[in-house]
Amino acid sequence: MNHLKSMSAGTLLVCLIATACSKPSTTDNTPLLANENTLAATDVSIASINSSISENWNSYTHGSAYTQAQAEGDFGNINGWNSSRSMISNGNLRITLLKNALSGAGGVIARTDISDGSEYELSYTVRFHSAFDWSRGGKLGFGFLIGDGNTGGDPGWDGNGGSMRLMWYNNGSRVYFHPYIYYRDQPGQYGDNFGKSYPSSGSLNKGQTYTVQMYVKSNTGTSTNGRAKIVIDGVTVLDTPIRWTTNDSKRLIRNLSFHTFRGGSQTYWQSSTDGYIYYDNLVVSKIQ
Ligand SMILES: [Ca+2]
Ligand SMILES: [Ca+2]
Repeated sequence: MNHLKSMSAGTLLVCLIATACSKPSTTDNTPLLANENTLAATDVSIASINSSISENWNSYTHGSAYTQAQAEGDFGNINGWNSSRSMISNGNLRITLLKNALSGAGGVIARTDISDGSEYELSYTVRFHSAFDWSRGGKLGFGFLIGDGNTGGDPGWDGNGGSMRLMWYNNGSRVYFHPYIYYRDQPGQYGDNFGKSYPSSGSLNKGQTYTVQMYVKSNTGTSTNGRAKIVIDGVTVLDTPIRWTTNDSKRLIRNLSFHTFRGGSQTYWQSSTDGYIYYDNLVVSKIQ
């Protein structure tokens, strides 16, 4: 997939009052995306930085776009939102994955600045439309970015960051969720799936609602005393000690990711049809 270059956010500061500046650290690693036209505008917003988020999209009108302003109201300081691919559908958030497109050009790659913490958990539900084309697979759902928040073929080997996300993947004989994790000790350039999948045999079903839970704990120093846990429909898919970073200045969980797109970078990850993925009942909680 595309290599997402880090971007220096500069020293832009947004001060709500003299004693409170909401701009995150300039060392935050922001994915620079060709289609991220809203970055400049959202970067100067005064949206809040939250330690908990809870959203069920029930208050919005069926069939309406879910706008940047609404996303800011619900998530706080979010960037990369794409309202043209976001719609409210019967109290769900529906994301469109455009045909013949990959990564941010066809989906949504958004990031929410959350209160930095060493321990977070989240849960949400996800459902593929009944006519969804699995293609090869892609990233989906909410996740966490630790330190520099490494993704996109930029491994966490320098000890400065990692990420925990979920993929759906079609290996040709079955379709499943698997972990997709960047961290200091990852074995390859791309995210590690730890050899885990859900379901462990058989395939995901279109039209079925799945409940995803994630838990992440930062490690300290060079110790492998962090934690990564993923539970789907009550089944523990992954629960492992992990060394996210080896730099204590980068050890904290800084951002909530919302990455929903096809890819991979090769064209066989594409689909010839638009696809829809539905999300609901998001709860994000800082534990410490
Ligand atoms: Ca709902
Ligand atoms: Ca943060």
